Amino acid sequence: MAGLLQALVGASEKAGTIARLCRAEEPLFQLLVAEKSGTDKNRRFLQDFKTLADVLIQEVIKHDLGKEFPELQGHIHGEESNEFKNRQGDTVVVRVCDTPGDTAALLLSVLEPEREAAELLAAAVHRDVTLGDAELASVALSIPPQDLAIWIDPIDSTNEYIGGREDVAPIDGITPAGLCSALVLIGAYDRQTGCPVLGIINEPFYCRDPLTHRWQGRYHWGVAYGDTQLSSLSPPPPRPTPCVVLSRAEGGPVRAALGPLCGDRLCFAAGAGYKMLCVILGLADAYVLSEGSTFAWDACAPHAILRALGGGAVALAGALQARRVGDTGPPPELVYNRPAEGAVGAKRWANQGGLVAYVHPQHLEAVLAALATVPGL
Ligand code: 2IP
Ligand code: CA
Ligand code: CA
Repeated sequence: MAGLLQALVGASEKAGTIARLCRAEEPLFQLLVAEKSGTDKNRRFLQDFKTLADVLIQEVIKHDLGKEFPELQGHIHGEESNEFKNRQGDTVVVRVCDTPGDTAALLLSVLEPEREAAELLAAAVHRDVTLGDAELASVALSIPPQDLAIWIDPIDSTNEYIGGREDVAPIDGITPAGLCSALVLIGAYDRQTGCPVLGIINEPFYCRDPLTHRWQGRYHWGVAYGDTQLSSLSPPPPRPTPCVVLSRAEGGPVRAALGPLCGDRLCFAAGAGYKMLCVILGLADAYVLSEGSTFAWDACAPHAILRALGGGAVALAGALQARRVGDTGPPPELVYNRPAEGAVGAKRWANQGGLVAYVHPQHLEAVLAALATVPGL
């Protein structure tokens, strides 16, 4: 049996394949983009189809991992609920069945009358993935699966996934929006401590094959467990003048405080996962978010890779508070096993108070020092 890391990468590859399939196959693509016309009821159904892609990908990952590692069953969580309302208003529980035929029949109960779409999806769900990755195959870890739990974001940056823009030009290596910011994120954390341990970021739309014109993906992984720090990537070199990447929704005071630190070169990009990936790849030195608009499933996988590279993701409000009271210890990192008190629904798993993702501690320090003066943070 392959190890857990290899299984997580395999699951992310299958997820990436399904994400590509929904855009590549005409019957599925039509459902994905057909939203603009039609009745309200139809619009709602098409809106739901997008959620179906998300839900299905999450269920596939859950199914494949749970089958290979029974110890993980009941500990694999994700952004989506697997309950789905079909056009008749009935609730359908989306899951992977024993055979492609049964899965297709279940999907058809949601997608009726789109039989071809249901069959295409079911075939992809049941297809085995083989990884031709010698480096990954040679990694041997002894992390007991019964100590871990999983967070999945089946598609991060859904809006960009649906919008599907392919022609967004990168600025200094960072693509501000478009299909390439749609990512599959799978992170494993320690059930007891809530610390991220293993992370996979899969980029299903990394580039187009020049010959076939088909999308090609790539993936990155990282392990931070005890003394083990391993990654498919090497830590990027620090830039003398840091580059900070932000959400376009980030407010004026934060932009103003960080501007001078970056020589007034702030970068903007869509997708929480993509912004963390920019830090991992060294395209940016930090990602700052001042609000609780990301969730455990957005941050867990990239956070594990950042830790594997010697960095991390700190809870911004907590880190600033610790500074204010003169605490000189390491700032608090995000944890993944603790729901926010008093919150309901997805909010329970919001990274409240924002975050800073970084690789080099000097950049974290510089960012926190700059933000310490922002009123209200
Ligand atoms: C979203 C997505 C958004 C991001 C938001 C996430 O996840 O990554 O792009 O906002 O924080 O929760 P922004 O792009 O402003 O950073 P999803 O697409 O999975 O809902
Ligand atoms: Ca997300
Ligand atoms: Ca998502």
